[in-house]
Amino acid sequence: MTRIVRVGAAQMGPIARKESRSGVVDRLIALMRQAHSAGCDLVVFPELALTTFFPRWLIEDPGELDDWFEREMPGPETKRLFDEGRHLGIGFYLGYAELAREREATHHYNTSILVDKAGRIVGKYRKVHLPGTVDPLSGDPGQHLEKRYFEVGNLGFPVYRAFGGIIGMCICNDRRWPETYRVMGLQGVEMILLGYNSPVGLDGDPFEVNALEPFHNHLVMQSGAYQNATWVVGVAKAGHEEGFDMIGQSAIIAPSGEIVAMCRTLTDELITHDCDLDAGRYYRNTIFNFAAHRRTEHYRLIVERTGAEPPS
Ligand code: CDV
Repeated sequence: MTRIVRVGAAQMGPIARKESRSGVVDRLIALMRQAHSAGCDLVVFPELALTTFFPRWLIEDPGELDDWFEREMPGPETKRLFDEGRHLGIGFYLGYAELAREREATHHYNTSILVDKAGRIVGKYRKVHLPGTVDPLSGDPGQHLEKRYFEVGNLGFPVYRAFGGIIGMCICNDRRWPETYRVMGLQGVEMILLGYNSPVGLDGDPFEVNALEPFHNHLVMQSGAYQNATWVVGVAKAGHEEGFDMIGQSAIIAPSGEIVAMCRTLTDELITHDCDLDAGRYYRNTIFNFAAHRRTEHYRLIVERTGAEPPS
């Protein structure tokens, strides 16, 4: 029996600061309907898909900051998206800023959820690799204050049995770290869903060559896919948002590492592909047969001999 999941990668163009949640949900629903018309089982939206990328600004009023977060999911504005998904019989991945009540305290996370065709949340992930700074960098118009606004995710990198396969999630900067893919690869992941917001040429860092940013975007997702024999669906918030350029290039990547579909615009755009969840089996049984070829004992010896800390 073939296990085909038809996936839609629903890239979003810029979201303005003043755009209402309800207006954004209208856009998400339009993309979801398009995905349904294309026969998709599952549609993937970007990181922080309900708002503009607010960590670019210093927001000092806690009440104002919390307005960018969702207190419940589904909430008053997002319920329509869940209802539409259930009505159409299509699942989705959604990234959003989560205000969680845990251990009798309030917590802030950069979160994604996996929702099945019946509108039930079947998986949750909280971003682990938070880029940027706690304190604003002086003189920089475009800040990246994720370390200030979010706590490091406390759920690890779980995988979920859903859509007839083993599905994992991560968010934006996570895609640049091999550990993200490998921790899920060790759990047999067959498809990794990830949303991103990647500003281009923000930091003026002499070590970051802006011309290579599009290359690095695909490099990390393609190598993560190949080395772990998994599909990767990477979905951007793209275009010129509040004065800053966000990279696009949303892509569906096969376990071979090949890009099988890619967005061509920096606007709301849907791409689709029939993903065979068994396509990774060949790599999992040969070159990346972990049980046969991984040498964990040697990795430990190498770390002990050379020291675990990277050189400063
Ligand atoms: N939202 C992100 O995590 N963005 C980072 C940028 C800041 C480097 C990224 O890795 O794309």
